[in-house]
Amino acid sequence: MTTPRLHPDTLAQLPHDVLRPRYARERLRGGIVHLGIGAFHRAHQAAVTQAALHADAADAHSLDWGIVGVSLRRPDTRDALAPQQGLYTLALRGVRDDGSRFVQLQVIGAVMAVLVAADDPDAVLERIAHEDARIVSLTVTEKGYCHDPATGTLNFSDPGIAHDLLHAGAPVTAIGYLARGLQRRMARGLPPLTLLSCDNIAANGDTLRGLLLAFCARVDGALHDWVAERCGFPNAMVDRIVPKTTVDDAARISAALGVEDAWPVVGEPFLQWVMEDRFVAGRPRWEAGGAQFVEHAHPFETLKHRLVNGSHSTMAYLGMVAGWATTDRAIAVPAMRALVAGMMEQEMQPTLPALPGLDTAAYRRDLLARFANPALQHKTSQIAMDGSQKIPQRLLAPIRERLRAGAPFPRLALGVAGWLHFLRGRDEHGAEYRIEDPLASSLRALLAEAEARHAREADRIAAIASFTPVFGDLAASRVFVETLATQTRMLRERGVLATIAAVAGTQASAA
Ligand code: CS2
Repeated sequence: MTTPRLHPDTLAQLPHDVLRPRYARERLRGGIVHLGIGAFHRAHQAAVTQAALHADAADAHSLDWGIVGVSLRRPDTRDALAPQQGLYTLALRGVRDDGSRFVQLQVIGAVMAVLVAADDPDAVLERIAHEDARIVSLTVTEKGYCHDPATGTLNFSDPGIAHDLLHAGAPVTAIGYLARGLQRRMARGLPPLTLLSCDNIAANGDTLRGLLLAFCARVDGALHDWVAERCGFPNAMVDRIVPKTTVDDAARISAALGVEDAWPVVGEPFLQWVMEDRFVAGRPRWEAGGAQFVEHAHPFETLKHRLVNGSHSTMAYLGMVAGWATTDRAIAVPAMRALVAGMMEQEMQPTLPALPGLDTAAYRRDLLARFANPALQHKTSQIAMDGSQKIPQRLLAPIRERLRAGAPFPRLALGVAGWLHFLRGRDEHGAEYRIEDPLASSLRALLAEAEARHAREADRIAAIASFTPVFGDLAASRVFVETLATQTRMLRERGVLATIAAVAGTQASAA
């Protein structure tokens, strides 16, 4: 007998402890259009939206906040969710204080439809230009903004942006979809929208606004002014670790449900979503699902990009070269744990803006436990992707502040050195891996040229640091170049484990 599929008709068969939608799904309207409906969105915003739908089930207007998900390119999410009428499972996996593991399953129903932009660009533009739409949110990853990560400005030589300036009816980038969708709204006299970036880029709302306005200015001055004056761009910080779902995850979750879910998502129990309350056309009561609304999200964002993501990238690059496949494996190495703990406390924390009421020692302690969560199997290769887009806000931004303060930054520099070491494409055991990065070919050429031209490590690093899209003006800092050169030389000569131990001030043991 074949296992039935997760579907509104099979919800009643699920084990009773599986949480499920309790609102009139068939009456949802598309108040939210979400660009980039990957696992990250489905594990946070959609789940928090469901909590708001539950909390306000008595209010008919709450049903205005259904989500129309958009995949820009790949059809896999749509193809898997269509037979399930948009339903999927969120599995939160954690560890209790006594060390035992738990999993909490919740079927999410907030996604009412999934569109694939590459198959039908017009349908996506029409959704943005639909009278029901009030928020367009985005998780399109750092590279999805087609910007120069060091400066936050739109990269007009990006082929996607160049294409979108010429093709109003069939864009390929998120920026193109937003601009062309808003252009239709303006032409139809519809109200403006809130554009909510949930990606890990610096000042994500402000940055998105700048990028979109730069694009609109080339399309039509009136559109530029309409977007600038009427649309809202709250800054937001989202934090939940969401590993890529594996075939094994789907099988285990389906077995627990007793019905087949082809496209579940897995995440940690922890969730923090902090955003500025600047929604020009209303919003769901996301606070019912734990979201926090603040005047300024910047301090939260800086905290998160540095402590969570900066530590992640450091573990990922050094871990990839050492052959540690997951973050829990990497953080189990005593020297790595000491390195990350020391980096957070001594080199990142002093660079943070004030966050009244936050117990930073507890935050750091909890974070180490989150990294160690063995139930997630969060791959270092997943975090290692797209380093050129991540390193600036995660590691180079705090380094700049350490430089300004005349303070040392050996651990942060080791994180960056780990990235350069990783870019060689081979781990310490000789295994090769692919570098996935939109700037991979430029980076490869840069490294090869630095290697061929310069014998001294500091000269090589000076040449690499002159790559401004990532490093900005940091090549001008002798202290930066020399510190980074010391760490790259040490990695090259002594290997990852001995280097981490030396920088963290611990013994080298891989236990
Ligand atoms: C990670 C993030 O893949 C990565 O680069 O650092 O996706 C991280 O897991 C999330 O930002 C956690 O909130």
